[in-house]
Amino acid sequence: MMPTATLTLFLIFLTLGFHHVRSNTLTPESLPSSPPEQPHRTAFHFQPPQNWMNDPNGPMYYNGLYHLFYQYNPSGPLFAEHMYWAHSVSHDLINWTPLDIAIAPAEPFDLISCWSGSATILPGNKPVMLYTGIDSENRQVQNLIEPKNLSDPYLREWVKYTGNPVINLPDGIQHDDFRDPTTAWLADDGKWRIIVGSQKDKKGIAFLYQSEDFVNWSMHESPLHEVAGTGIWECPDFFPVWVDSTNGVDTSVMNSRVKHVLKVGLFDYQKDYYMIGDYNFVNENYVPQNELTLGTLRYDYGKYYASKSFFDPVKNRRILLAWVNESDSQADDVAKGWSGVHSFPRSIWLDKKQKQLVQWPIKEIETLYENEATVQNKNLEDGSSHEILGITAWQVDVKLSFKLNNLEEAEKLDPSGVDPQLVCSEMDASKKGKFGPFGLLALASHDLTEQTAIFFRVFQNNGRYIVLMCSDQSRSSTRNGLDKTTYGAFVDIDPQQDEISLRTLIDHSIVESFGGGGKTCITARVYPTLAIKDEAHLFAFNNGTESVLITELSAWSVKKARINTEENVGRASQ
Ligand code: DQQ
Repeated sequence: MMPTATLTLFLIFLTLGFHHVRSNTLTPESLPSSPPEQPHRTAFHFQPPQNWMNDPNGPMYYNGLYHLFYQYNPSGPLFAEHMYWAHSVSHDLINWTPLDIAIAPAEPFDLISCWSGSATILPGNKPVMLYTGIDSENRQVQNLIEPKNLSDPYLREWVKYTGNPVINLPDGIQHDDFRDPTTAWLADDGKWRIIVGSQKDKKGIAFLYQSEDFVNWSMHESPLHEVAGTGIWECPDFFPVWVDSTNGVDTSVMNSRVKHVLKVGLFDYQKDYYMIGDYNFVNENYVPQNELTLGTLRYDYGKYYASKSFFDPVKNRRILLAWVNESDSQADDVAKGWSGVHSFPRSIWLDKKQKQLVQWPIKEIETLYENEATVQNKNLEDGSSHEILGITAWQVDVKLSFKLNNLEEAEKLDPSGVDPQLVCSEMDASKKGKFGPFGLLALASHDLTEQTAIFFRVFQNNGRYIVLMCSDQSRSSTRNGLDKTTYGAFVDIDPQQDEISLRTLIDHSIVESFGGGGKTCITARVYPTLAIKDEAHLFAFNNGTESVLITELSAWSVKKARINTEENVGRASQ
């Protein structure tokens, strides 16, 4: 419940509205049409028809539709000085209709660029956005916008508050070190809170701001959190998770049944790290149970950045989206005419042990399923593989589980101080071990010249088992000049108790893998030249000396989704 004083302020605020400044708009007609079919454009991952895209901005559910805004350069396939917020809507988070550009650089407070930000649904079901403007003096400031017409189901037009910026660059902070306001949360004292990412002398900072009316913001005396040596924090996200349920929690919920996640993007590393902790709004104290260090928890141990989550009230879940950059060169992007995709939407919740988050592709993917292939109780001996037939291997969702016997035979590895990514690249998919490598060969050519290997190795150390998950891109393409870094991370499961599960979404040039039921996620971008269309194959494989049993395997061809197509432009205007 909102205290009366706050409610009154809100009513005044809602009645008066903001002083409006019109944004520049591009019409759907001026959005470029789809380029000719290219093998590396995706079929069910979000991307615009062409040009550069990066961070998801202001995702939200409002009156029957999901809205997704994103960083967009309407003029070309590379990041640009002037960035815009493009806008799409969806009924199911799968098929998306493109709308006009929502925010364009135009006013003194965002003349140079409109950078990332977040949505908040105010009481009375009124969405607003805070975003970073780069102003005419090249300073990063925080601005407020609202929909022009709340009865437009698409919320096509957005207007800028004339009193912008609502938050100025703090004293002592460099002009380009202050950005990416979060979704706001409201505490029982009637004050909204947001954090904004920053740094000072390489100390990453989440500045905390409070407001009673969403217009006047004041900085709290101490940041919500800060960690020396981590560089600027981009796109912070701060949200509660239930300690005892996989459901999502709305952002303002604070009680003893929740813990709070603080996620920050480390610009210097282009990776999203998170902490889980306890938050007390009375003294604005956030105490993470795991401090941020480079070896700690990440949403995804591959290519996955600038993520943002939102609460979906319809399905009572928290959804996570992220930008997945290209692994090819800028010259390649110019030739393709586009760059960047978004990860497939994931549900996110706290694991039972309360030490990490779990992520899983949203169930709506099933609406795209076509034919299914299944395998049960298939033993894979040393050096064997099993081709998964009857599906389209370059557009597929595949799940499988491995059971291991004779675990006492596992090789030894002391994981302390070990960099799992390094182990994965030194012991790539071609290096025989005892338990492992076993897993999937995705986007493989028939002779395996090209393959992206997602695999496990199991080790033992002092009576404990250690599961390593790797995504090896070293043979993903015959092309040179690509970033083929191998990724890796440990999976917190006990193979004595649990089977080792892997789920992988394969979509032309993106391979998103979920190990241990979503405890460890690795996303890769790959550009096969041979393993495309019908020439792409999918195998389960075992290259370890110990045999492994596939207890269950299911794979589904995934149909092309209608994402920002011309067909959907028409639908929006009906
Ligand atoms: N991308 C935006 C910034 C943000 C960065 C600019 C993260 O607001 O910090 O496009 O990728």
